[in-house]
Amino acid sequence: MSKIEEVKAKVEAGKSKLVPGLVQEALDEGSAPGEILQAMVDSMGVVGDKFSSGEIFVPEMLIAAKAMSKGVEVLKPLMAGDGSASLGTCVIGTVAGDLHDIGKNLVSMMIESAGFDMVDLGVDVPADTFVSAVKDNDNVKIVACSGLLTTTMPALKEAVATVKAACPDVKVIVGGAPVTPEYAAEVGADGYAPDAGSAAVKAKELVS
Ligand code: B1M
Repeated sequence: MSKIEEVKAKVEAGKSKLVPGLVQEALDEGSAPGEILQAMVDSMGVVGDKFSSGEIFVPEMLIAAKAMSKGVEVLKPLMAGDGSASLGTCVIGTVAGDLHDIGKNLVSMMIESAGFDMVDLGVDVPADTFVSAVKDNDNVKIVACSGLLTTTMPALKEAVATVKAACPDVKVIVGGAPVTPEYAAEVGADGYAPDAGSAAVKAKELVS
């Protein structure tokens, strides 16, 4: 089994203590950070499928998520930006009622590496909290809202509407597995991105 396959297997099995070391070993063997990250994202897909089929339950999903987060910590410094001039501040969070943060954290990492200062509000963020963060921080150009559940799509819509009404100059980007470009347009978002890399590209595009 290659190191990357081992990373994938151990993330799926939720082995938080082993994953960081294996990620480092995969890097030492010459694997690219993006390749290792993709393997871990794929693991979460497998975990989601096992959950859907009733093979595993919420606790197993949770420990797999923790294992992936530990692996991402090792990669984060390698994916950081070059420290050049800031493009502005980006406020990011997962919308109210939604506790999923891995995708949001990856999006945050990629937008930061594109040159933004990040204010991460975490998960379960009410619409008004996005607005307060825009007002409490300097030079906020982008609000990025993540949503992973079909049941929290109304919260995504409310977040966009609340931010756009209170802060018309700020651009809002939305994304997350159930979000489509059509839904993003329908709720009045300025941008949609299917993944973390394209969220960074979209953020740059919106401020240029
Ligand atoms: Co949950 N969960 N979960 N879960 N979970 C999903 C999302 C699910 C698809 C699993 C399944 O059934 N197959 C399903 C949602 C079904 C639906 O709504 N259609 C689901 C469910 C049902 C639930 C609960 C309701 C289960 C329950 O309690 N019965 C519950 C809800 C809790 C809540 O939020 N209120 C729940 C709980 C959890 C855990 C807490 C156990 C854990 C999350 C821990 C954590 O995040 N710290 C968890 C996990 C781990 C998952 C899966 C397995 C993995 C999610 C993940 O991290 N993926 C997930 C199944 C799956 O994704 N296949 C599942 C990896 C991550 C990199 O991808 O988050 O999609 P993702 O992010 C991508 C893109 O979506 C995009 O870029 C990212 C990277 O490229 N993106 C953006 C994300 N945000 C973006 C924002 C942008 C742009 C792009 O712009 C701003």
